[in-house]
Amino acid sequence: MLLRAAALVLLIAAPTLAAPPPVKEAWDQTSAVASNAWVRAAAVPGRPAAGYLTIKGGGQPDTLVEVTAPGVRVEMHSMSMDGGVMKMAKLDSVPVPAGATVGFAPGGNHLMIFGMSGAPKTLPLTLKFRSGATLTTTADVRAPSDAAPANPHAMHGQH
Ligand SMILES: [Cu+2]
Repeated sequence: MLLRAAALVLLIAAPTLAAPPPVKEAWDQTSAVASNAWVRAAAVPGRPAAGYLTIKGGGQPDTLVEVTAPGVRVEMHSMSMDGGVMKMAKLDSVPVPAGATVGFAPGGNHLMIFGMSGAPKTLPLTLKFRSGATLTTTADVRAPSDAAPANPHAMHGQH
């Protein structure tokens, strides 16, 4: 504060003094971005729906700790093959490295959405990060039989 005041005085005292070039922002504040969110409704009523999206990390590494949507319960799940058996596990957090693309896609990490009733066309998602940052995005809800949407970030192994 004192320094700033001193600089201001200096500026007033010497108006012809060239201002120093702005210091390049050392702290990259670019925030993460969510895109391509969609939900595949459950084929069997009462079963959870699956949600997918792409997250592009911001300027600083962060960790996704929670996804919420109104009126439903959302869990983050991993999916892996174990001896020919597909296994899902609940994830408490998902790292989002700076600038990295983190996908929730069929066959891999996904959102499990419990208690979705009716046939909504869209589902608003809120992503909460450990830094305190939040992101909102709207997922298109697709019928169980619908094909996955064309996705520029399509994952390998998606058939
Ligand atoms: Cu799951």
